[in-house]
Amino acid sequence: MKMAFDAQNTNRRVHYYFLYTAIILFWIKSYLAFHYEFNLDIENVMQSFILIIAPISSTLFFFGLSLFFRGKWHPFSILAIDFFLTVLLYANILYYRFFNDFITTPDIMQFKNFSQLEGSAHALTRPLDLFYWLDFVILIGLIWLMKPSTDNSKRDRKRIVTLYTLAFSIFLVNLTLAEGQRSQLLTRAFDRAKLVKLLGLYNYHVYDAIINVRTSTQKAFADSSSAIQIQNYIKSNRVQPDPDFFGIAKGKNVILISLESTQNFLINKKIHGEEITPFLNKLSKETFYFNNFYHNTGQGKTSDAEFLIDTSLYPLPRGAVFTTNAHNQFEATPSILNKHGYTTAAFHGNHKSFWNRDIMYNTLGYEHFFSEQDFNVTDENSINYGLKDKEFLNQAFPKLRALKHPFYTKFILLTNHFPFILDHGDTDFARGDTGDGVLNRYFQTAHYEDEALKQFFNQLKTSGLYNQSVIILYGDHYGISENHYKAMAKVLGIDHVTPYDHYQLQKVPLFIHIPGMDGKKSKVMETVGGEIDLKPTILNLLGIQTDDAIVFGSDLFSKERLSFTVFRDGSAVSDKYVYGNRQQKCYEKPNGDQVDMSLCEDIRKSAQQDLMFSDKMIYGDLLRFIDHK
Ligand code: GP9
Ligand code: MN
Repeated sequence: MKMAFDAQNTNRRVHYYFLYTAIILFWIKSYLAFHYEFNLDIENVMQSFILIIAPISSTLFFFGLSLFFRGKWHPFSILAIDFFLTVLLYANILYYRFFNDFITTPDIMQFKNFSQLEGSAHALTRPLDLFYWLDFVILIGLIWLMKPSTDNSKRDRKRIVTLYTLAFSIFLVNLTLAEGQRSQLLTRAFDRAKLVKLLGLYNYHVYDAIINVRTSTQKAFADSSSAIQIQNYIKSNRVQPDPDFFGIAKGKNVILISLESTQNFLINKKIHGEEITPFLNKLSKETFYFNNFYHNTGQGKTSDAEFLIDTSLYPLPRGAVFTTNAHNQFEATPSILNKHGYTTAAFHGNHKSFWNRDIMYNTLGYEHFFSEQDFNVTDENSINYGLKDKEFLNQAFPKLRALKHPFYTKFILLTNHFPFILDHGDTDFARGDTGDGVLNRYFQTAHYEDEALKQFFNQLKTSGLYNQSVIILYGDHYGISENHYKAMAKVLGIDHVTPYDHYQLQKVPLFIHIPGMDGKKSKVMETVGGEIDLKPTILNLLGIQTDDAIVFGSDLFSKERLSFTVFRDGSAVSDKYVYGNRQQKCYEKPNGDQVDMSLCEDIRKSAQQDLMFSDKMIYGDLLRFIDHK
């Protein structure tokens, strides 16, 4: 009796040891893979520490499942778990060696992209890869030697609770440290590389799967009748283009340039007696310069601006639509223009998966995407998120010239990005003296961006591209957040930044150069508009009918359009009023006096309806129900 009891006890201990061995081996293996296989750009000691602990919570979670299997099934369930997780890890390693990116849930579900790997499997595998399967072999050996098993007793159930509590606590610690490195990591989901770096590969997969399930469920419950309702709403708001502008740039190229974090207050502003953006200031006199143009972005920042411009739909209230709904159907400008014989390309000096661009650009219809890997990026010529603007535009220029005409291209600048840093020698423009380092440096990086644009425009002019292309420059979103409004008030020469001023600060500059129009009809355009309006504006300039298009914006050159735009937080602005949704208050322009709410009722309601319908369109993937002629 006693002997049987002892044997049972030893067996149980053995089975725990077996489980712990499996967990520890898998943890070590995962860490080594994260460290040696993936280029995660570890920036500090904390990030190195996070990388070590990142695999633990999910390893405990998955291996813990084995405790639900009794007797001899228990060690075999451990083997199976180890096998599946190793397949996932190794598939990611091969995928990364080929695509420089991580596997996504749709890749797994639709078995996409893997066929490309098959062909080069030989070139992608290395003899040392056998290491990734070593723990599996060790576990088989241990089963054979030790014959671990479990009886699923009370003690086992206690062990389950302890193990999952531990897994959950470690996950919370991991998440807290990760948020310290990058706040709003989960809500904004910047890119796969960041999620893997800060949460580990397995947590990334769990997260990605949850996002995908959520998106698919929303789609599954959508029906085509709402699509028709929204189509009618859009039809009733449609405005006619100005015949003087419709088709004025027919067959011309389009060059869009996203000016990182560039706010409109910079235009014609001087600090210490010098213009911050002399080139843009000059441009504001030569081209169409819109000085009441606003960004409509949410948490997806640059990517939201890109989304607005190419689709004329609003980005989402939470997260970045580039990440959450990249597999929707859209009728975006690049895909429309592809059908009209245009070559379409995007250029950006950061990693291609940032904001899920590599996938979303495909959905939007970009035929080519020149990202970090297509440029020569070194420590000297890059800073912060990637290639410095001057270097980026310079290297991109020959690629642009090689494109078949007509083309639709966009360039996403980077250097004027928080925390606004430059290397010594990048600019001789003096810092501001506002007492706020961020704002002081902002003037320098904005000036640097301005110089980069000047250099690019010179290239465009000498090559003749300038006269063959509509060129559109827009600020993507604000650069100076509310945390810096004290210094901002100084710069603006006001006491403090009021809520009304805050909305004014959401203005970003917009310039449109139309070949043959410089200096003639060109003038400062006062109409209130936003990024949402660029798609119909561009298509009309190119002479492409947008009568049936699902667009929430309106052509900025149309004489019929309402001078109006919507903020992603539900606020709105017209030529007369500003409605602040956060404050639920109405302000009158130009002084910002608070007036009766009834005066803002129209714009408040339009904003609410626009956002509601646009969100419905995206969540339900409703464009799939609409026949695009
Ligand atoms: C990153 C760049 C900056 O690639 O577009 O993104 P942001 O933080 O401005 O959205
Ligand atoms: Mn940006």
